[in-house]
Amino acid sequence: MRLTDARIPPILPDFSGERVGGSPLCPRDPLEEDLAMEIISCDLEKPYAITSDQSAQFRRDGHILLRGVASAEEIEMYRPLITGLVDELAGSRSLQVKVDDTNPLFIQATNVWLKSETIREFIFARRFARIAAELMAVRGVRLYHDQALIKEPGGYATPWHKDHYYWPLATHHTVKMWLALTDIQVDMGAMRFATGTHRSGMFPEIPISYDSQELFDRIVHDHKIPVVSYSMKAGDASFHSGDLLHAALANTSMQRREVIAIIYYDDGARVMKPNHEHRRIDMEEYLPGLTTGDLAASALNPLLYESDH
Ligand SMILES: O=C(O)CCC(=O)C(=O)O
Repeated sequence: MRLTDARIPPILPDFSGERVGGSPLCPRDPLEEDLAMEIISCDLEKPYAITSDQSAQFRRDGHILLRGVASAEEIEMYRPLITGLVDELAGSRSLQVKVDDTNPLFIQATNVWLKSETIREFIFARRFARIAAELMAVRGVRLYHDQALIKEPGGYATPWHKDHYYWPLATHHTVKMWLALTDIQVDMGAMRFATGTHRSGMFPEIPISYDSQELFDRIVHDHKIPVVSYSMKAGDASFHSGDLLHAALANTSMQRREVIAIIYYDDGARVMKPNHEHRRIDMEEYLPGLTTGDLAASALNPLLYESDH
């Protein structure tokens, strides 16, 4: 299916107050034509069981790999929509992310949920949001934004950085799900997680750059901090805290690495005073209309999961 901007709803629905996704949309009328699609999108509500050990592991290490978070059928259905959209957007403007304006790291398209109602079902999946909430042990989570992240063959390594440096969110309960849309061997640009660094004060607040790579690499090496990378199957997802130091390897393979990332934070978090330009830009883009001290709940930050208890 070709996706065009014509699929953008004419007026952005205001999701800021209510929980979205799921009921009353599911189950829908079984006589509807595209029943297979309906069934898959309804399945996105089904919980993925998180054990208390996994939740404790996430909070101790700052990251965790979960296998089979999305099914083969779901990947088969949503992957071409997401990558097709990115290819289309990449044709019309540059989505290349570079550091110091030099080497291409990856192609990035953010908030793809705004471009297609079908993709929105996937990004808003209650199953993913519930995992985020249970790992962080919070009652509900909102969407910060999504990111399609494509690392082409030859894509350079992504330097060490902490995501929360960019996010003007006054909470440590932030998490990024990094979901493989294809099988990802380590040489295709796998993530690198510096275990436990979400609780460490050793890393100065600096933006991603080749300087951050050099400085943080030295600290990781000197303090013998364990670094973990995973081989993934399509549908597997890693979750890492926004405060965790992480990087990604170069793609030295001949295959394209395709990922959709979704960022969540705890419902009730407030907007922090943007203390540098990067956070100010993020605030304008991902928390539109909000200012310091406001509840972080703009029209772009729907409540994607809230526990009944
Ligand atoms: O996908 C990558 O290469 C890096 C992604 C990353 O570090 C991030 O999304 O924070």
